[in-house]
Amino acid sequence: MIVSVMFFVLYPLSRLIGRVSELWRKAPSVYVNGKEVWDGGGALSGQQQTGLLLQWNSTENTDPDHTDTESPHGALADLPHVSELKKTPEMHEDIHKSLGYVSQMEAPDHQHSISDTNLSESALECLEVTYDGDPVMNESAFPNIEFQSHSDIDGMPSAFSQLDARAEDPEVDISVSDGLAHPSADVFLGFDSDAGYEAMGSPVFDLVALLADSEQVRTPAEPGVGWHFPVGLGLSQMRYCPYVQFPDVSYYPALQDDDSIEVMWRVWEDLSETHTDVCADTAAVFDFSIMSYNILAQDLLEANAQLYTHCPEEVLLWDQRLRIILKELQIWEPDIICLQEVQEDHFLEQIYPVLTDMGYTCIYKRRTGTKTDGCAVCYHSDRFTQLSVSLLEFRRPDCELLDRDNVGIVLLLQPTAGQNEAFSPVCVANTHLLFNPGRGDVKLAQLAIVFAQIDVMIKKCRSEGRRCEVVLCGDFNALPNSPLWNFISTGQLYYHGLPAWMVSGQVDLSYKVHHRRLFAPLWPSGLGISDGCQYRTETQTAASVENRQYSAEFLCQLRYRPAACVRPADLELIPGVTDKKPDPDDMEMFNSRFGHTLRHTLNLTPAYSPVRPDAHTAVVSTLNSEGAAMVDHIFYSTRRTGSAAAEGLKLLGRLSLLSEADLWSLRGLPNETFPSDHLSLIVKLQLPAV
Ligand code: KL2
Repeated sequence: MIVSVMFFVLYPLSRLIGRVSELWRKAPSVYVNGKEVWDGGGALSGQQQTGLLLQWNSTENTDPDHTDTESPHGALADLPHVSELKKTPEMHEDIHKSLGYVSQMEAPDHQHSISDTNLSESALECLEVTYDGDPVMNESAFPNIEFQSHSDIDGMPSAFSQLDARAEDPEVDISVSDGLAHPSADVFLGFDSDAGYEAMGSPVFDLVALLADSEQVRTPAEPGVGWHFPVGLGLSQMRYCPYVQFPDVSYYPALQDDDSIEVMWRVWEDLSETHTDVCADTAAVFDFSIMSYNILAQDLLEANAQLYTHCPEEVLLWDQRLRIILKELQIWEPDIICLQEVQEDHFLEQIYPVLTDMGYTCIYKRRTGTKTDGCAVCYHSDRFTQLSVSLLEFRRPDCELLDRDNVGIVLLLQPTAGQNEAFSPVCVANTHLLFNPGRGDVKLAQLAIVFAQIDVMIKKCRSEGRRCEVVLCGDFNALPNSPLWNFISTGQLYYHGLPAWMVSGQVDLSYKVHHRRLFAPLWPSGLGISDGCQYRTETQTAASVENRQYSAEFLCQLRYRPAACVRPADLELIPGVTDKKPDPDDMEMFNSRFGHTLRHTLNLTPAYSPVRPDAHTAVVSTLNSEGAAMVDHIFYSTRRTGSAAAEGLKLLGRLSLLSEADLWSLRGLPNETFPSDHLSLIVKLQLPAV
């Protein structure tokens, strides 16, 4: 009896008192991309947060250009117009379901939602879920209490033009003007789902999951006003719960020591300041943006359903995914779009017409065999003209190694800016290499075909006395710092004896007894591609066999051949004499000059780093039930060190990636915000005038 009294009466009472005392303690602060966006409230937080809420509300759209306009883009015209939602009172309850992109120049408008929502009931539901200790919030717990920032994508030509506008407009305060310390970067990408618009559940992308046990308890400072903080990508949504009438007592302990919560969202990283020599003279440079995006073919999604068991059914529906994909393309409107896993029928019937309406010219290459997806490259016709195009099939009937159905596209594009071809052509290559983690040998051969074709384009330019810059995009199914990635980045790969599974870094198959290893020749000479990843000409082939000359220096280097480095078993061991190992520098020279080395001379630099600037967190570009990795990359050509030739491309900015933990906090991929199991990569590059 006494025990029961203590348990059912005294313990809850002590928890209750404890919570009241929490009002005088500082609650966890919330940091987004390293900047505090919410200070956690505190003793008099009701007052503070009311101030925050009011400032947020009172900040009007500062950009008069962002008014409602008709959609210029055909099939997108049927997307729900936020402007309409704003105007039509009866649709306010759907307001959270509309587009959730926000730029720093816009302020969200969520006043309607406050008044139209049954706050207390919703909040109690919300808190019940929280106090149940369920780390993932129940979707239905927030029927209509999200606040959503809005912008009409049709009134916004592209995110990049916004960036430019902002850069030119010193008046626009992009940091803390609306009372919320936004992340320092310039533009956020945050979508909300349209699924809700089609009567599906309200998406819940939120810090609440992270805060699930933090037991935010507030006393009502003003009736009808509650605590809130921005959530979701780009902080484009507002999570709102009214101050609490104490919830049911929880037996779960409060979050005790954690006084800050770090959240990272996708932001635009402006890198122009890292270059001391970025040219501001718009006539002397050509800036362009390029996206690489594996949009997850629906057929592959259905064929590999085990990879998406974590997903609610609705986020896997093609119609919904398509809608968000198109929005993403329209919001960023990159000058060049490189897509992978584009299902042919979806491309022809749904994607191509929209992109054409938007002013793109598209090239599509379907995978060979029975595969229904392929790669597409689309470029803005008013920014580039096409000089040459090559559609690549990696399957070669006469080559056992190249028996897979992957493809690529290599394009030569002439920037239209300036007069008399003031800018060098840009060679754009897009590919989706073989997935099979065990077959690095196949991946390298496929990559060699891409490089050989890029080399064809470069030679075409050279024959006209022109230089050519290169951007290589795609899903390489290889991780950063893997041998394949290093090969692209450094131009060299010593492959002799390398296990094939090691090439892409996707898996560790070292436990296996038998390893397929790489030995020369990597591919049959019939492919006509050298170890330098160039097509051999007739004369080169003949010369290489018949006219070999060996210098004394060359012959000396043979002492570092692997066979020469093995001490015969019967050779007496004399320390410092017969156990001598080659100097690593000599080995390096040997490796780079002689066999077993794959080379290319494109001087490519990766645009994305595998870690965040803080160097502590790895980022990923794809995630499914079986894991996450960064397999999508964009490489661009830069000036060779010590070369007096033209400068090459400069990286001006990129759309940041997220960590695996970030993505799981959004319930993995695909989700209501990101419609594929990959994230898009977007970079902005600068091409100098010749
Ligand atoms: O990793 V990918 O997903 O770049 O997003 O590329 C391939 C895989 C794509 C085309 O072949 O289909 C996916 N396990 C996991 N993913 C697979 C598998 C598999 N066995 N087969 C194909 N894919």
